[in-house]
Amino acid sequence: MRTHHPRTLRWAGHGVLATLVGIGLAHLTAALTDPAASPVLAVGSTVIDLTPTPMKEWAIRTFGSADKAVLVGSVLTGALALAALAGVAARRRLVVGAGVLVALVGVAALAALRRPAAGPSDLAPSLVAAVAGATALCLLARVERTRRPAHDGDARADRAAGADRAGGAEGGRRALLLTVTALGAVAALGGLGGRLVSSLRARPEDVTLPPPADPAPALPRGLDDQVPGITRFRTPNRDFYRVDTRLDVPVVSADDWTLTIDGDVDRSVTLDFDELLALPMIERDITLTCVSNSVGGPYVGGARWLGVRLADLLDLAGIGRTRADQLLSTDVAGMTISTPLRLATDGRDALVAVGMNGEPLPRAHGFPARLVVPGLYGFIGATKWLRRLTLTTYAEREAYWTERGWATDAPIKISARIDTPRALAELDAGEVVIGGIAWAQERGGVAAVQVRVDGGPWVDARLGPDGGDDYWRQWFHRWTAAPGSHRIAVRAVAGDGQTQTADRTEPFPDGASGLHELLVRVS
Ligand SMILES: Nc1nc2c(c(=O)[nH]1)N[C@H]1C(S)=C(S)[C@@H](COP(=O)(O)O)O[C@H]1N2
Ligand SMILES: [Mo]
Repeated sequence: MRTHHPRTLRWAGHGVLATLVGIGLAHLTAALTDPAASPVLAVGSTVIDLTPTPMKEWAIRTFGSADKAVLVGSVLTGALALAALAGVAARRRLVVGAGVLVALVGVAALAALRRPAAGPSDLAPSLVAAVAGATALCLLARVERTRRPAHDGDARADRAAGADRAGGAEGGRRALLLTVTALGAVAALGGLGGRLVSSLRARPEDVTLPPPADPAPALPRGLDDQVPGITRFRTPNRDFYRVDTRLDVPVVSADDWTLTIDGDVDRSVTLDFDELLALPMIERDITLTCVSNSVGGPYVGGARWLGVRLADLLDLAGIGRTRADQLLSTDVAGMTISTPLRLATDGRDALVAVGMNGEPLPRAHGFPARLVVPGLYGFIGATKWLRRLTLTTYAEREAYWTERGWATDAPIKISARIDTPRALAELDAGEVVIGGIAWAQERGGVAAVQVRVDGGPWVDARLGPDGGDDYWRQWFHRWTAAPGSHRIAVRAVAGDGQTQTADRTEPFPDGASGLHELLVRVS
């Protein structure tokens, strides 16, 4: 492609290539130490932490579960744009270009260091990025200068190049091509090598879980086979929604892991994984829900959890005399989540879970141990990669989302979702099965689900089998659809008598409310 400034463009390319070399090798270094310290991830995490809540909510709404990919892509694009500028600057003054690159890396280093559990070793990827990036840029600049010395007004280079001017142009082009190819390979190998090392390290660990002393009853067969398009009664682990502030998945070894219970307790207690597994295990079916889920949204899942009763663990530390009102949990990276102590200890089946659907927790869902508190949104009760439980007060300590204005007391709101038909579906007139799920944890479960078509009367739907009050419930309703456009709405009624409200609220600060409603066309 011909442009007016081919040389400027080429130098911009050099800046980008040098930066990719730095990022690639830094990614590999981070994979060998702490993957989260990789420059792009560290900057991305900082952006997540510093983004104002409304904007974060907008991003989740707009990009859904792709929000993290969008974020990493944006950070990378921003970095490469600056890298292109660095390249252009390097054409006139190499130090300026290299300086911009090093400044860019400085931002990544600061981002890596400001993470709660960061240590000095987290600087390693940034150092590697700075050295590798600057070296690559110098190499490219050297090849450029020997190739076109006259334009840079460098007398010495001029003389040196003068000798082989005749055959030099061809040789110079080849040298440049060779350098670019070699550096491209280094960048790609670094990046891919980093991915490979990370994924090898993130392989599931082989742990054997004990059987529950207090098992859950057999989960009834759901409506999965009867109602096409309905949410499965049990969510397979690989399909379970994932919501957290992490761009990578923390890799924790069960052998190195401990859980400490401290703060305003009679005695601090620290357990290792085997000691935790030696305690009596309970098994419960619990539906987890995210506060960021909009009405009808996807951030909800039902699983069978195996773990130790939170109450048993707190008893080990002794909380009879505590003045704490907050159970502050800290994850392995220093991220904090608050849970109202009153709710965590009111007799509900709160547990420190090690198993999910008959397997050890997947890494994405908190291996080796996480908190699960039925009836509370995940952001105040489902700490993954749990490391510490501290009895404290809201006045004394603020957790991650408390600092960002989210509620500290956020029971899951009653909600029903229509899975089938989909919004704006084109249906054939006649019998249509409307179906979905509903949940009302710690409110006596789902007592009824009602469907309304075109603003008519609320009609009871048929309920699927009961998986317990903390578990969701499938439902369906046979509807005889006449041609035309129709509006379908659903609402749930909880066992405690409360009916899902039609008043709409956004997820911030304590969960979305309103009815799931959709339009279909029948012909
Ligand atoms: N350590 C840690 N735990 C966390 C989070 C997090 O960002 N970090 N996110 C919470 C939120 S907001 C939710 S909804 C649940 C989601 O759990 P899941 O990803 O296993 O579905 O985890 C909770 N636990
Ligand atoms: Mo959440």
